[in-house]
Amino acid sequence: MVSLLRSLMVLRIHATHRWQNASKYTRRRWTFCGVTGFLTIFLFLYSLSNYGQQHIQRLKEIGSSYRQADYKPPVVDSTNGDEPPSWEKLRKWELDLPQHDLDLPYPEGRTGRYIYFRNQIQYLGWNNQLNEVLMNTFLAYKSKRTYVFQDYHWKVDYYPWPESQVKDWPLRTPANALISGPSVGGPWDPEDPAPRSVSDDWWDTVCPEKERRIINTREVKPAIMWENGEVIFNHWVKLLGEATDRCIEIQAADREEDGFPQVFDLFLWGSDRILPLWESFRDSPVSRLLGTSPIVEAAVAKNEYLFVPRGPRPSVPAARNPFDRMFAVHLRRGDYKDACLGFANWNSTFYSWNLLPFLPDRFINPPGYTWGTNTPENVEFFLKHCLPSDASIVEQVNNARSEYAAAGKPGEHRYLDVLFLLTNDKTSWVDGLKAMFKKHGWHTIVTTSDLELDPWEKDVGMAVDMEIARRAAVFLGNGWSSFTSNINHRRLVDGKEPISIRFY
Ligand SMILES: Nc1nc2c(ncn2[C@@H]2O[C@H](COP(=O)(O)OP(=O)(O)O)[C@@H](O)[C@H]2O)c(=O)[nH]1
Ligand SMILES: *[C@@H]1O[C@H](CO)[C@@H](O)[C@H](O)[C@H]1NC(C)=O
Ligand SMILES: [Mg+2]
Repeated sequence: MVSLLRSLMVLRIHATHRWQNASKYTRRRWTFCGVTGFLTIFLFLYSLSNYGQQHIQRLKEIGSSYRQADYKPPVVDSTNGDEPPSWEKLRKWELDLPQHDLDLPYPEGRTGRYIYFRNQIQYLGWNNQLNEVLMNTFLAYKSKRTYVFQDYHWKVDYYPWPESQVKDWPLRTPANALISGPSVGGPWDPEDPAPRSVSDDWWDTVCPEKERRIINTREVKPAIMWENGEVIFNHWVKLLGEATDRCIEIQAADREEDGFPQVFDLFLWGSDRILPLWESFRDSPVSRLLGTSPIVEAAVAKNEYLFVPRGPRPSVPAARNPFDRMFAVHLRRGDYKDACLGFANWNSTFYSWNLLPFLPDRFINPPGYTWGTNTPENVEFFLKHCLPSDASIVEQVNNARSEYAAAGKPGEHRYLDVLFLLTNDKTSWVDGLKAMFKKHGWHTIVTTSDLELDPWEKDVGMAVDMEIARRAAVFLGNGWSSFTSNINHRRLVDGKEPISIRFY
């Protein structure tokens, strides 16, 4: 019950967050419709009047005199080409995937079995979607159905460009720009007969509306709402696997009924109920074959020279590969200034894979919490781990570096002298931190804003930072963050040691 109430509270925080975001967009749309409608009616009536007719005639004359004069169009490239990309070529590539072919034999083509999660989370952080994309793919795989992938739809606050530069709403990025692998249409293992994922555009062709069986989450979730992840997963596998319908679409229950109507929802990701799924998920082809997208790979390669060590020659043999000498630190700031207070006041645990009990820095929720609020000492304790001070960050990095070095085999030199500070902070705060690290003997320090990214790379900038942190020898992250958690997922699938995965 306590955990239920606690979860309800977490829901409220997240729901409010989401709702503010959604209503901002909705409000803009209604304002636009209202103003446009009013103007149209007004101009129509006006154009019928005598006065209006004269005015229109005058406008026509002005127009023709403009054409005659030496008229120059306004300068449009004032953004120096830094504009959101349209992803035209990648979209065409996705449309043309070879599995988008009705004539392919079973289990693909017109006789194949499909599952479309229309209830998948959108308009939230990329990583809140990513963990669900992967788990839904795993569910589709186990149910012997084709997974249908979708664009990522941005939460407006996280979009890398100001709203004034946006030409095309809603804000979205193709899935294949962000990741590669079976979740976005890539091949499975060579001997694996599983059907390749298709895009939601192709879903409309291969599963026309009249052939779809709709399952609303309200028909399924209540019975298993607070079960552990494995029970939830197996319940859905049975349902989707045994159903004879070729095309199944999962639809979301109303928000009043279920604040997060996903198959694997935020309540699950934000609790240790997710952990029983860890081993099977880690070893699944969905995790093993998850890849970095070509655009992200290219952005990392292009910027790798920044990480080539610049300090004095090490006194011990040190790796040639800069990533093997790198300590990456996720500095989750910006909206976390509020979010961390929320975590404290709702007694939130770490997020998802950050809760794995074999990782060295566990967060034990302190006693003393009461409904929706926490003691001042406890709030301070949460903030210490969620929004650490500069001095504390430097100290923890230096300690973790020593502990990592000490964990090496006899004769093994674990020499780390490259620091990558990845952050969503948009102020100059990180420059001060950089100076502190310099004083502590770090010679090569690179931050998110030092990376040079073209508009395509900028659109997937979070995935670029994640890829660098994935490859780093040691990674220190924020335990409440799904961004940190998904980096850790890949690090563990890569076989990186627990001592290289740290939290504040
Ligand atoms: N480039 C970059 N973006 C970040 C970083 N931290 C947060 N963000 C942005 O903020 C969003 C946070 O949402 P999400 O990915 O769901 O992670 P969470 O909110 O930390 O659980 C990310 O998707 C990015 O857009 C960072 O270190 N680097
Ligand atoms: C706070 O969270 C922890 C971890 O989930 C839990 O064990 C504890 O019971 C919670 N405290 C209260 C008072 O709900
Ligand atoms: Mg998030």
